[in-house]
Amino acid sequence: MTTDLLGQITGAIVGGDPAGTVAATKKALDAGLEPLAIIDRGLVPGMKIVGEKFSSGEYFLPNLIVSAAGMKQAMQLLEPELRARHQAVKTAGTVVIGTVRGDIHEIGKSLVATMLSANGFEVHDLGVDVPIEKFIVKVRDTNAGILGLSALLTTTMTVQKKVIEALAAEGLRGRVKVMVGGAPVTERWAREIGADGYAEDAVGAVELAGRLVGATA
Ligand code: B1M
Repeated sequence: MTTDLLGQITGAIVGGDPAGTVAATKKALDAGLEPLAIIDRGLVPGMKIVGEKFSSGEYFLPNLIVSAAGMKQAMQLLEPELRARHQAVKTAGTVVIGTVRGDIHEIGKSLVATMLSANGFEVHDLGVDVPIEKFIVKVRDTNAGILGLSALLTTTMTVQKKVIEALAAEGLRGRVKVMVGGAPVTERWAREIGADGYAEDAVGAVELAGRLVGATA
């Protein structure tokens, strides 16, 4: 039953059916499935398959767009549920987050932002295609303890490095921990560019943020 419902969600994502994705997500929620399970075992596997089909030339850009629209709409349904399940009592710390300049992939970054906020962090989400200077200004203005940089393209990963360099140039590097993530990003890359941590997914990002805040205390 559970596998069947999750399979329907994955199928609707892969089939480029936003209405079907939302309907299947709603069905899964009504059946009592956890929002995180719906994301990790229903929606994300679908997006992975879509990405593979795009890589192999079977799918084209419009396929990515329509599947992403389905995922976004389903996330709108799931976000309040995620928040309701993690009723945080105190602020765990302040996080500024965004997808770096030149990169408009928003779903994974928004999921990380939602999970952080659901776990008690005060999150300032700058959106996508964020100019380097905007990160700097926001870190300074909010006195954030953590800066999260998302990049989904090999070509934009390098901007994560540039943001870290800009923080140093502005004398802010010692004040803020930088975490990086996104499909092409690795632990090794994080070390290479001098980030303070890398997380593979949204749950890992919450754990990492908790550790980083502990490290600044
Ligand atoms: Co694009 N895209 N895309 N795309 N897209 C990828 C990333 C790609 C891998 C597809 C492929 O070829 N197989 C490929 C990148 C190749 C590369 O450079 N390595 C690619 C490409 C090439 C492109 C374009 C260049 C295509 C073109 O125009 N010819 C173009 C670039 C546009 C731009 O940014 N300038 C493009 C455009 C798009 C759409 C706009 C159509 C759409 C995005 C819509 C949107 O976000 N509103 C899109 C999509 C949907 C994808 C795939 C299929 C799915 C991404 C996604 O949403 N995944 C993607 C294939 C793939 O990743 N397998 C692909 C679901 C999401 C939950 O996962 O984003 O990985 P993800 O986030 C995860 C983790 O990565 C991590 O946690 C998240 C939650 O678990 N994480 C963090 C993310 N950020 C984090 C930050 C952290 C910590 C963890 O700390 C701060």
